[in-house]
Amino acid sequence: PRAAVVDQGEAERFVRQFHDESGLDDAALHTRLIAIRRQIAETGTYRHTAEELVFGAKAAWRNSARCIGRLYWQSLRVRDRRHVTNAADVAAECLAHLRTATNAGRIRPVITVFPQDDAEGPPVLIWNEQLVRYAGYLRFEGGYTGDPNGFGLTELATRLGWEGAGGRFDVLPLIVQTRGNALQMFEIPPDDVLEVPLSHPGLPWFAELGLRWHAVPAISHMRLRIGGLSYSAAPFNGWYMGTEIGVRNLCDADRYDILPEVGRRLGLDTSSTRTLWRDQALVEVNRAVLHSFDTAGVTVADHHTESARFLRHLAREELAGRSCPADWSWIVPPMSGALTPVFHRYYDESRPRPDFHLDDTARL
Ligand code: HEM
Ligand code: NRG
Repeated sequence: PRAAVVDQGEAERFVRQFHDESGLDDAALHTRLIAIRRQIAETGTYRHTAEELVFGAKAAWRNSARCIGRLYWQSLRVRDRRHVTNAADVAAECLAHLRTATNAGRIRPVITVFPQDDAEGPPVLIWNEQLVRYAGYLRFEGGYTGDPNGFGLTELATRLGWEGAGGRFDVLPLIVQTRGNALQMFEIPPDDVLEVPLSHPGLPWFAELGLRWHAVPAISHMRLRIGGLSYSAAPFNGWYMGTEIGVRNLCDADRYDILPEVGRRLGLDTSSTRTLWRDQALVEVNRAVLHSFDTAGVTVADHHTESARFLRHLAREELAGRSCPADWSWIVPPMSGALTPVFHRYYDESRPRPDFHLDDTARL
């Protein structure tokens, strides 16, 4: 027998939960529990069945306390790629994930699950925080071009031989690590990255700013934890809520920081914060994001609709007899908070598993 690398109690709790929620009978549960105990005793760990993996991934989304988009958690498409261990194959599967998720603009929630961690750690690791991210370049003379959020990965990619074009929206390559191998880099073909050029429904000059954003937010640096097992490479995506792009990515002072230019173009009095020129410009940027995605036929949620959906989700979970973990500081949208119903209440602070976990030991 091998020393257990997996918490047997957590494994059993998960399998019981899966059987409870799936309405399977006690005999099946009993057989499965015995099989798991034997696998753990003999090998130190165990494997999920395909059905357990699907349920575990959906439950992890359902338990994502920071996610406002959980109403549709049951519709998650789970791509079981636990057999894929070669870096080029991992990259190819990430591209296939993007294509399935993008669906010509009608974004579908998808997760691709690569091999589980074992006693030696993760067999596969994706270094990008999202499958699609823009490069950030520090300039010699000071200042920067692109997304400051991409500085770390841009530097790493450059060390691996990548030559970024030096633009504001250069899609970074995938950087994949597999056991026993050096990091490998894979360019993402432009055809696999749907992007939306930003324009405004009433301000013709807005398009001249040359702004754009990618259609699919696909987080690739979080560890999926199910029943005591970890899947360190398990990229997932839903669709964007407009404010993620229009408030945080484009307007955070340490990101694209476009408010000063938009304020000037709008002819606002930027001499004092008390004129609320920033707030006014912020609304126009966010109108542009929603308008542009709509025009391009790409799924995007507005924060009012997504907030209302989240309250429906809470009500449904309550009916199902479950409490819904939620983190107020992440659920409340970063603009017009009190205009949305999610602002005006408290949430359950428990943090159940399965879940998605971000390790403190950052890859970069
Ligand atoms: C976080 C919306 C789908 C898991 C978030 C955030 C938003 C959001 C607005 C906060 C992001 C931030 O402030 O940076 C949505 C919408 C979806 C969706 C509109 C549409 C279907 C999903 C899916 C999963 C997921 C499919 C997993 C299967 C998470 C997790 C976080 C999160 C784990 C926290 C990320 C972190 O800690 O950095 N979501 N989401 N979401 N979402 Fe969702
Ligand atoms: N704010 C980040 C994305 C975080 C997750 N948001 C989602 N997830 N919508 C950004 O890129 O702006 N999702 O799985 O849909």
